Amino acid sequence: MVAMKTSTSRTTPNTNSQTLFQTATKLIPGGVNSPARAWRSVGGTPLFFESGQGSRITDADGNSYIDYVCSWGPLILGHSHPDIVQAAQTATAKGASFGAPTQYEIEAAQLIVDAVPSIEMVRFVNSGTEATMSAMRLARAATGRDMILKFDGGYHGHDDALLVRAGSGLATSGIADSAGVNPKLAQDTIVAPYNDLDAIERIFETHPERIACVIIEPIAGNMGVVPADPEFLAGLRRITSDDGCLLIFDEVISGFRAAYGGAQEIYGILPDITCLGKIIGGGFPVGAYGASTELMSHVAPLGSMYQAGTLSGNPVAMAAGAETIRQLQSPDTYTRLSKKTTQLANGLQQILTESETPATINHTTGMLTLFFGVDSVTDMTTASTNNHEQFKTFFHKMLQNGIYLPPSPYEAWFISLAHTTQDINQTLQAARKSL
Ligand code: HOZ
Repeated sequence: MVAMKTSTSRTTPNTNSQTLFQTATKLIPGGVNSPARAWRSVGGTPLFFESGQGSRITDADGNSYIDYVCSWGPLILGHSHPDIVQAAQTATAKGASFGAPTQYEIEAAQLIVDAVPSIEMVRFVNSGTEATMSAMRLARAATGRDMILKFDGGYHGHDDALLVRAGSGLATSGIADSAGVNPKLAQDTIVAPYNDLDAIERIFETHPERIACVIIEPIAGNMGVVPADPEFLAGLRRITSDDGCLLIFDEVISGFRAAYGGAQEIYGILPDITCLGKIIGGGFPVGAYGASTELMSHVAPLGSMYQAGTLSGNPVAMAAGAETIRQLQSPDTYTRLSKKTTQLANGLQQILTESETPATINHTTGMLTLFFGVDSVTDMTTASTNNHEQFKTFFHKMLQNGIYLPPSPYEAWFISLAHTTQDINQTLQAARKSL
């Protein structure tokens, strides 16, 4: 059992984080290796972290926080789970990388094939970006078509063709679309509003048999948490099948989180290709794309769609990921995670109501977003009417009270199995004070 500290507070100023950040900004663009970490959307100096244990993290100045970032999703078991640490240490001691197959890859692949309803074969890569980029290439290879359709606010990594109206990372930085994207690639990308089936019907009427794939987060996590409407997702499945267009579910966030078999298990709707990442690496860099054996036979060396990587299927990531998945197999895992999430969401809702704060909370198992100043959020248009200033103030007050939230109003808060009832009560107390 992981020893848990029972209190969190910000007892010392963040002097060390400030010094580290100043040095980092001279060496790394913006001082960070991923823009959301720079806190541009909430202001202030990003905290540097030293360690994490269970639901708690400790910054470079020794302050402890209850963590709702959880490495942006991978840490469903919490920080430094002893069995994951052990799995990674054992694999590392045997050899960190071979650039040749190891048994760990088979174990991880078998677990994924058994868990995810639509996957018969899986290829491991090193990030979610690589997974979606490769899935798209596979769709183009299999259909012989060029166009792709994505959704406004859907983030699928930073591949050129997908970096169009891509939700949180860009919205947080105040950037509409990235500079440097090859316009020739982006011009084959159609963007549709999320949860709007009429729009999809019109697009397919305009471009019949021309779109290679539709890529969607069935539970969006990068415009804040926005679950797809079941009828919308069913309609999307029907329209794409009728047209011969492939449907890609980006389950990098929802995979093994919303349910063991991902969002596709919850909705009972099977995509043609699934992208995974985060949880399946147990906190180490990973991504994967999987599909039917027939579709995956287009991938080299079986077929002519080339995709490769020196560290793909890295044994340390495979060992940590496989152990994480095994830990999730206990029968009450998702009931417990769902209960924790609901406890947090309902508690926050009650506080918002009592304090007469206009806001809405979207949640699904293991993730939630609190949108200030909005009645309901169903797409990027409604998400972007949230009150940024209110979130900014709330973020810093929560931080003062020992709660580390994602530093952007467009992100999901991640709840892990290590978050205890006491953690959630403490979070609610902090929210009550902050509001
Ligand atoms: N992909 C995250 C934004 N939705 C940011 C990840 C990170 O900064 O680590």
